[in-house]
Amino acid sequence: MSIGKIISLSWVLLALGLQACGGGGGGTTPDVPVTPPVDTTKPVITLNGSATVNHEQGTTYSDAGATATDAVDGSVTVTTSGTVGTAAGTYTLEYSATDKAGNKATATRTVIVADTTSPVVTLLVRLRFPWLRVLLTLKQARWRLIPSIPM
Ligand SMILES: [Ca+2]
Repeated sequence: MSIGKIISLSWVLLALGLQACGGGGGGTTPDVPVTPPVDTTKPVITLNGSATVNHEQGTTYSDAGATATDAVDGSVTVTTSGTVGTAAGTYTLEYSATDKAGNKATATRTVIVADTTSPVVTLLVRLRFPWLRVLLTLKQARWRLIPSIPM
């Protein structure tokens, strides 16, 4: 092999080497930093319990809450806003969850506060004869309510 062929072969090998490692200039696509795909999807909020809740007035309301999951971020914190009052009426609680990309999801729950429990009736019976107590109590309970009798 002549010295000229060795030099030519060296240049070919050098060019191939540069091309293999991304150098050598021209012809190939330039190196561009790879950016992850942009997250444009909102988290999904799942309510614990029903979207509409009937709540007995006069008792303490305890909300079951909600959870949120995002396709990219996984579990996302849920923030609850709104209150349920003690007066009869319809109240709305709003749940929101925002992923790291700023996509915000919301969900609502309607809470209907109403008094559906009958009052407790207490019969007051004035008895003069202890042996008649049971009989009178049963008859009074069936027939009518005595609001108040001073004892
Ligand atoms: Ca997302």
